[in-house]
Amino acid sequence: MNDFNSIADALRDARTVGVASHLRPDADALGSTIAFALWLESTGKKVIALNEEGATSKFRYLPRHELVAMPPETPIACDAFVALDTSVKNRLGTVLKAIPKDIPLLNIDHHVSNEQYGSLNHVDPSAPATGQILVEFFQHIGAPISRDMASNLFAAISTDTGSFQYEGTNERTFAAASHLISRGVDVAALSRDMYDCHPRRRFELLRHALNTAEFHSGDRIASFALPLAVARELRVLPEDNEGIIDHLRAVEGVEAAVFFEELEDGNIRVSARSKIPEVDVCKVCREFRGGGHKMASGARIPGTLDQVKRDFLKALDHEIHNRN
Ligand SMILES: [Mn+2]
Repeated sequence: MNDFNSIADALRDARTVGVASHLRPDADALGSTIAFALWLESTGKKVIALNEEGATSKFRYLPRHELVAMPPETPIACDAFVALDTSVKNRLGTVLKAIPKDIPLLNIDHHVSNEQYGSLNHVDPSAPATGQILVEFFQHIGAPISRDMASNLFAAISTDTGSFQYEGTNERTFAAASHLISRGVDVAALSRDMYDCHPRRRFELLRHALNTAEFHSGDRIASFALPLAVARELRVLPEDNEGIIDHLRAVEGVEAAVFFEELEDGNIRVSARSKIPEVDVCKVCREFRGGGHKMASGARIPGTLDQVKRDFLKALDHEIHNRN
C-alpha cells in the first residue's frame, strides 16, 4: 500500500486533477469526491470532479455538490486522476472514458475487494469509510479541513458506518468525526438532511418492500425483489433504494438481507448485507463476480429475477450454514 506521503507527492506538481468515485454513488463516494476536490482547489489546482450521474438531487445537502459533473465522452485534460471509494475500475462507469491514458491514477479506497488498479494504491480496509481515510490523510499532511470539506467528510463517514453503528466503526472513526465537528459540522442539521428527508417515492418503495419481503433458510435470510414493472409504476429512482434493505436486516434472527433489483439492461442488481461478522456476503458476491465489504456487498448478475434469486439465495444459504 502506498503511503499518504507518496499520494501527496504524486499530486504536488499536477496543475489539473480529475477526481471521481463509483457509479450509483453514496454519500461516501460523493462526499469524499467533493472534499478531495475542495482540498485540491485550496492548493491552487484546477479540479475536474466527476461522477457517472453527476451529483443527483438526493445529495443536494452536500455543500458544493454542484462541483460534481457528469463525465464528457472524451478524455479530460489533466495531469493526474484520483479514484475514490471505487473497488474495481469498471465501477467508475462512464467516467472511464474521461480518464486520459499515461497519467498517474491514484486509487484511494477502503473496500477489501479492491483490485489495486491504480499506479498508486492506498487501500485501507480497516477504515469503515473512504471519508475516514481522507480525514487521516489531511491530518497527516497538515492540510486544514474547511467547514465545507468537514460536512462532506462527516456525511461520508456517517452514512458508510450506518450512523457509527456498523462493524469497523472504531476509535479512529470517532476521532475523525470529532475533528470534523471541531471544524464546524452541524451534526443535527446534516443528519436531518441525510436521514429524515426521504422523498415520498422512497416511502412507497419501502411499503412495497415490506409487503413482499420473504424469509428463507429458517428465517436467517430476508429478501425482497423489485421487478422493473413495479419500479416503473412507483417511479422509483435508483437513489431511492438505499437503506431499504436495513429494515429487513433489523428483524430479530435475520443474519443477512438481500435486495434483488431488476435492471433495464437485463442484469439483476443484488445488494447483500450481513448482520454478523461470521456471515461474509462479500464471499458470496464474489462467486457472482461482485464484491465490496464483508458485511455489505453487491453484484450485477445476468438472468431473470427468479433465476438470480434462486442461485444467489442458495449460495448465501450455503455460506450461512457453513459459518464458524
Ligand atoms: Mn465507502
